[in-house]
Amino acid sequence: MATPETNPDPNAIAAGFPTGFGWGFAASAYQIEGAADEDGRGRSIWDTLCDVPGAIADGQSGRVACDHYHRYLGDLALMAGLGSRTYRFSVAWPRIQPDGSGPANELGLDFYDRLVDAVLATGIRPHLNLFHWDLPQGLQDRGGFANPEIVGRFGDYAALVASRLGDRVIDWMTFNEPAVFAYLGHADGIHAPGLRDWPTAIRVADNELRAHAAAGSVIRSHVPGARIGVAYDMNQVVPATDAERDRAAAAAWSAARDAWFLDPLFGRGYPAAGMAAHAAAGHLEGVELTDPPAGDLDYLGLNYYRRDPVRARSDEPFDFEMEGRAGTEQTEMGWEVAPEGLRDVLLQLHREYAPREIVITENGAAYPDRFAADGRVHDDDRISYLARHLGAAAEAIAAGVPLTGYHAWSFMDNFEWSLGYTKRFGMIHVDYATQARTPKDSAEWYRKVIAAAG
Ligand code: IFM
Repeated sequence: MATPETNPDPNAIAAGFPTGFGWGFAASAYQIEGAADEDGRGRSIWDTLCDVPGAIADGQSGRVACDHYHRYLGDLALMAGLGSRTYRFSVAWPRIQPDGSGPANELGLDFYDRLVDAVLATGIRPHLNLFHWDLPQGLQDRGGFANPEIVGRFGDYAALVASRLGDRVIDWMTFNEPAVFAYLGHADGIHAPGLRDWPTAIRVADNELRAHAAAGSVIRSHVPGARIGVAYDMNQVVPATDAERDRAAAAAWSAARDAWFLDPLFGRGYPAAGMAAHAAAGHLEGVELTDPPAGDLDYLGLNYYRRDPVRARSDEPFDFEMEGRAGTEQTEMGWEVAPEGLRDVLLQLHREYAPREIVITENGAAYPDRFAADGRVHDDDRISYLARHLGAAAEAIAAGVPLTGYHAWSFMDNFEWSLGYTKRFGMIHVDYATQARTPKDSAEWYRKVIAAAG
């Protein structure tokens, strides 16, 4: 198949999507809410990591972020003005259970109650994600996701949220990017809780899969007709060169990462190739694994951003790097831009796992946005990125993939984890000193795409 062309004409883009397609935006609690000490919110593992000198660019944190906790009405009005039909947001567990267990903090639930009402009042459909990495510190102190008791705790938390919001929210997501949480947070140490121990990361992954299954039943018991999904991030993994060692490293990484989560989610248990790769690298030392129960999935969420070129550093298992290659088009994150990879990943998921539906739960790009002399942000590079990825998504639909929605990442600039506020992914520019919101050109372009789609 050819690479999707760049044709940012909104009408041309919209023509590739069916009427009723779920156009929208995604964001997450810790990245935008701020109000870290308000209304009884407890500490999360990200508050803790942000206090570690050197952990976050410029020593920043999500303490204030976009102050969305106080400004959500204005933000939703802006979102509605762009014609968004869906809004994917996450609930901060430490607002609901400050220490991670026990009865609900009513003030925390009240915030999401108001938020959901406001989302619905603007005519937008809420997509609620239960976990976007901000684990209550109190639970981390008991081992966090490495402790099997987390499965029951997550179910309790899901029950509190579902019983309060389930009369209005139909679309649920259990986890955002479980592989990133497990591996970057517990093996690479660059995300909270900042651990570097592979056997712990494997235990965390296992408990996430079990917690997903458990929470699915809990949500269904509170929300008849709920649609349950998970936002899984899968990029296009390729060998950096044709060298045999790069090809072997890329295959091992795919098996030990994406198949490691997706095979169990679709009821196949852990993949043999992933097991071999993790075992060879010593990641399973002291870990006893049995296959987790199949995930309960009405739809599979896909977060897609880039091509990951895998370059082996040696013949040792898991000794490789994945960096954008010189001479390739890259975003400000150093990520290789690969719209055709989105199409191919969608086709691969459809072919290998046949989910009932796929929703793109994140896609977007960071660029060094600047205000021009006319007071606007002309982010043509973002428009080009989005247009090409939407073109690729339309190709996948034409090829039979049951793709039903697209959530752009992100609505507004926000806290980009260990990179602090140095990277801007939003279609709305945020001035963090004044909290002024300014729609970038991409926002107006996206509005036209949604309007043209009808
Ligand atoms: O900002 C993150 C988001 O929290 C999870 N997916 C990737 C985004 C960009 O890095």
